[in-house]
Amino acid sequence: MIKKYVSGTPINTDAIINSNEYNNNSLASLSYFKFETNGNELTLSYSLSKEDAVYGLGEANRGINKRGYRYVSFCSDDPSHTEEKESLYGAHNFIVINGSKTFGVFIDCPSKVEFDIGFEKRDELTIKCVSDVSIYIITGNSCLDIVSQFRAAIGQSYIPPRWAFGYQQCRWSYYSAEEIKEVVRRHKECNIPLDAVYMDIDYMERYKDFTINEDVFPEFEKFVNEMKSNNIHLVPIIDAGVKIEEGYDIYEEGVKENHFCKDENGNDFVAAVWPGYTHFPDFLNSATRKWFGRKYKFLIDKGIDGFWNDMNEPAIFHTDKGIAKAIDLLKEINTSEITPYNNEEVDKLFKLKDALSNLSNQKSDYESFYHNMDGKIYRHDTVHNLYGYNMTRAAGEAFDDIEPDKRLLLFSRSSYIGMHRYGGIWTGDNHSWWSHILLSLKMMPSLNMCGFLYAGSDIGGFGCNTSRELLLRWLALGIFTPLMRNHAALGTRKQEVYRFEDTEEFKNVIDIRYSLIPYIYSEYVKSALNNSMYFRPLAFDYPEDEIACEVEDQLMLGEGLMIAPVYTQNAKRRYVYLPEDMLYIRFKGYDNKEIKVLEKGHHSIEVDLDEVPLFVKKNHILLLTKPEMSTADINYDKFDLFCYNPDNSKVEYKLFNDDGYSRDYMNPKNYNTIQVEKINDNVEVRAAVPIHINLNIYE
Ligand code: MIG
Repeated sequence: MIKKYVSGTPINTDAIINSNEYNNNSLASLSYFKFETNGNELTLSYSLSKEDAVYGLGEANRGINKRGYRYVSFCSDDPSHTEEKESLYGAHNFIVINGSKTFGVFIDCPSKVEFDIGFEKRDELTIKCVSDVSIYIITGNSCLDIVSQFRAAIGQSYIPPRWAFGYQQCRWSYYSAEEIKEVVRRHKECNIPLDAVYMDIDYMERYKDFTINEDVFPEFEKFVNEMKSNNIHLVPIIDAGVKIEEGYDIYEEGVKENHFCKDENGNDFVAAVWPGYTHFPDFLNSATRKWFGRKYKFLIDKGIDGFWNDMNEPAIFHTDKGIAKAIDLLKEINTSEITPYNNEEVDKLFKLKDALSNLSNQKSDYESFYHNMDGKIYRHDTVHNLYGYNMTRAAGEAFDDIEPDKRLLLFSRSSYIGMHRYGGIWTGDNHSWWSHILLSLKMMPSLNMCGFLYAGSDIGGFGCNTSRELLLRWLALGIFTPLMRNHAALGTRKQEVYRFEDTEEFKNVIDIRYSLIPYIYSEYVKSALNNSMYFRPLAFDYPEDEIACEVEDQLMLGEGLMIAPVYTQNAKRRYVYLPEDMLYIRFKGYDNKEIKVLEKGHHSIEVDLDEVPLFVKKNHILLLTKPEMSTADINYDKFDLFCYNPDNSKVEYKLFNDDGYSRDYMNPKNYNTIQVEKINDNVEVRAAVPIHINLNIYE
């Protein structure tokens, strides 16, 4: 059951669909939390009992169980995800408390929200936000039940085209069509499957959205289609800020039609980002969303069918105000008085240095521009967390119009719950650190709780130099995340897989992804259609198992799998906990698997660099197909079926085998039902639509 509590006059975020259909209860009737208001600040508090665990918060730092730290929802462009950070790019204010009582809370509030989950006081959960807020309390009989009720309330998650489940290669930046062709060619030479190559900011003309630098990408449309005929999709980046430049149509139209955020004086707000000085489209305004969304058509008309939206927290490098403050500090310094005997002058230097290094993403800048949300004016900081969401919504809504019959790939850096209906996310600028493999694993189930199913991290790590071993291990996790994209920053070691010795090992791992695609895609579509979680913490599936409840480095995937990636350097093995007997597949390649039943309990398993361990639950069907060079080539008529079926029960699997791009996912023609049953000592397999199945049953 979901109950809505309202205090003051909250801003409508459209996170919950049909939010008007809930009764508005007053905070006074809120039984789960104590509350206190102080001016326009609201504090909710809840006493945690010893056994309580707290899950959720989507894209956030630290554990799957969030207890023990503080998290602040304020979408932040912070490229250094170190352990102490409290804010990342998303604001996903949904948590589930599980223990003495089990319930979920969603704080629907577009400004900053602070979650102290047993940090200041180990047994206290406090949530701080503005007092104009809607709070949803969700009760149910388990974490999974609560999550699925919440997911139904926020609406169906985005489903990308099937090619978006292929392996994707990105780098900031590929500077020309020739360079991209080379990337594709080198993958092919090494027989490494690939479905997409990304275009980072340098494909544009002076970083202007919806332009193409023709010098290095001549005859763009021809190039896009040439790539497509090789089953390679090109995915350009779109940045939030629009360059101020006379003669640039988008800038001029935006000014004329009043589409940009305003400063205190009612002028178009100016901030510097990649293009230099820019204006920010007011995505919170429906007319602006319509206008900006339509602009994607420029690229769609050239054959583009996927986009990633970046810098939409929005990121601000600096404003003139920030610069002016720094210059004032500079003026105070009397250089002739900087001597070893004058600490006062040196202090001024330090102040200047701080002012310069803190120019970006300043609180004061976020407090100095305004949105017109269909007639109502809001200062940016009060609606900050809706910005990236609405940029992506602008695109998503436009795509419904531009391509009514086709799914496009779309994901964003910044997000708020509600955006999950329009696109996915990537988890932003991680580093080539072992700890970030694990961090990305931990984010996945939390993101799924909040509706974000299409998600993944920059495989291999974005910042700093990757190593061969790190990349291989990261890929071995990445083959399970719906978005599987290798991405690295400008200036770092090149990390396309063909750059390393013995590419066979990389091929092995990526091939496993392609063997799994029909299965992964089916599980994904089911999670979206049924409001279920594609990735789950073990705690959700085995709430009675104390050991399972503490596992933070394995995940349940779809109906019947468990994964346990390696995330430490020089490891030849890893420890795995099995909450029940499972079929263990030591995957060395499509034709090279060791398979056996492993008993419930503790195991140390060997995992070579080119292998992937996979665990299949009892009475569950896993289907694998022969790997191909592209998702487009995957054969849906022939599968290897694996099932651990010790009690000979009748088992069934629903395989989604739609065309992979049209929008009618619900059509029953789009899935095949496969059944396995033992009749008179013979295991029989039936498929509603006949296909060739190679049976592997373990008893
Ligand atoms: O300030 O477009 O997170 O994926 O490669 C950096 C360049 C801007 C940040 C994104 C990253 C992308 C990079 N962008």
